[in-house]
Amino acid sequence: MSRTVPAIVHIGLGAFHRAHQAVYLQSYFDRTGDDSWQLCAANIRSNQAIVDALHSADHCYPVVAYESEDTATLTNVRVISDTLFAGSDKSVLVQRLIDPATRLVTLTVTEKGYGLLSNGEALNQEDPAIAADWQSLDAPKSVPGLLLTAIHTRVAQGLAPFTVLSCDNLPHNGRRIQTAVCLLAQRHYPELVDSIQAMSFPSSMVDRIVPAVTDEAIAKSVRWVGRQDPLVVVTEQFSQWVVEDNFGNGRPDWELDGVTMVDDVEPYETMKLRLLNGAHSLLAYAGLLLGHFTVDQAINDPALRALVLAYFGEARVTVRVAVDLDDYCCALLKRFANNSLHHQLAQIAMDGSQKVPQRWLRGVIDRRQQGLDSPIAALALACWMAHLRGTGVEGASYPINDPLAVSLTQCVDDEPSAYVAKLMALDGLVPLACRDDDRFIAQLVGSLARVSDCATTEALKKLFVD
Ligand code: CS2
Repeated sequence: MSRTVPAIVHIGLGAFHRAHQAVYLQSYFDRTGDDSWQLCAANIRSNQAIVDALHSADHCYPVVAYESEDTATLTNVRVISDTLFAGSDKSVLVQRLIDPATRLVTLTVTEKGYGLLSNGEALNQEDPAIAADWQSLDAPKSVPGLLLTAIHTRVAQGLAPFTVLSCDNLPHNGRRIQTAVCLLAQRHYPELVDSIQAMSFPSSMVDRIVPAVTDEAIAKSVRWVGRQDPLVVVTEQFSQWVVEDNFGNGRPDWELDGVTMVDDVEPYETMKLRLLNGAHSLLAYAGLLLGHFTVDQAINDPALRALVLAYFGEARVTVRVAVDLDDYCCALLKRFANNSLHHQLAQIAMDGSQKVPQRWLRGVIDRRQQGLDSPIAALALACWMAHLRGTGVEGASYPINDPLAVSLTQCVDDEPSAYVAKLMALDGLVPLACRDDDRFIAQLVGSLARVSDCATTEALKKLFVD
């Protein structure tokens, strides 16, 4: 493939991006031969190793998609034409963003990368990158800061705006990143707010289970790749991308490659966040408490399976989408049981403070509006709170990996109602409508007391099936 300046700049070069958006783009390229939509992919905080390794491999890598141990497909991805590590010095990335060739910026920067409180309405000033960019944009550090700096220069140079396509597991993800950029602009360049509001920030729902790559996964993939390749990404065969069709500066016609273009992503986002991701987080916290390590182990535990089924029953009444939810939930159970992936519960358990609100709590609010309690969501939240104590029911310990780890662990209290009260008082974590829901709070305190009283895994399992 020729090495023209890529039209797409991607921020967040992790395994997920390599197994999802890059694979759709490879399919687009294979079908059309059009190399104008190549990718420049950057990391801005961590994982310089993948940037360097891809560089040495001319940016080619294999993706192995497992249906089962004995059934997998191989895709060789070649659409990344450049990679960057913009660690302490991000100017090289800013140069890419202001290059006239850049038409589309895509993001997989995880929930915390948006730099917003969980209500999506205010910047999280406790995020060091946001706090620094709030003071000065001379050397932008956060994603909103980088985008704003580039937009400022592009406007000054009279360049066409790029589109910013969000690919993270957040509701209204496009609107969220637009809000974050606008909030920062109000501080530094208020005159730009109208232009930013007029730019395209489409939302998208992304779905593919992509575990972190391990040495074991690399070794196992030799059977499919034909060689030991440390750049391999392993994933499942299922893949879905639903994208809001709102691109101000063109896009690949990737609907022919399996991307679903829609006017409104929200119903799909809600379905995926509440059913798939909600069940994932439930399996992660409840599963770790029980001493499980992987998603397939957890879903094969009858108590956890029953809990997930009860959770589906509760959450699905908050999902309104033209999809058969029986089929969808059935397919999720099968996807979770895929034992070729070794998807670590600890990976899903990370960053709970950024995930729990949209996965569980928005559903609780929705159910309350329908006059319904949410006992399973209360139990799920209780499992997260028990998880934050850092030990499983029978004593196994694990680290708490969360940007709010310090504040969260300060809330931990042996007394359930005190613990719940402290958690509810944390700024911007639990939506107001949940905090004000006395019945939910009472159920949460009760669930936390019951979970905390379980001294054995058998007792906890019993609680999950009762
Ligand atoms: C997972 C997701 O780590 C997590 O929180 O729930 O990464 C999940 O695997 C993907 O959203 C699946 O599309």
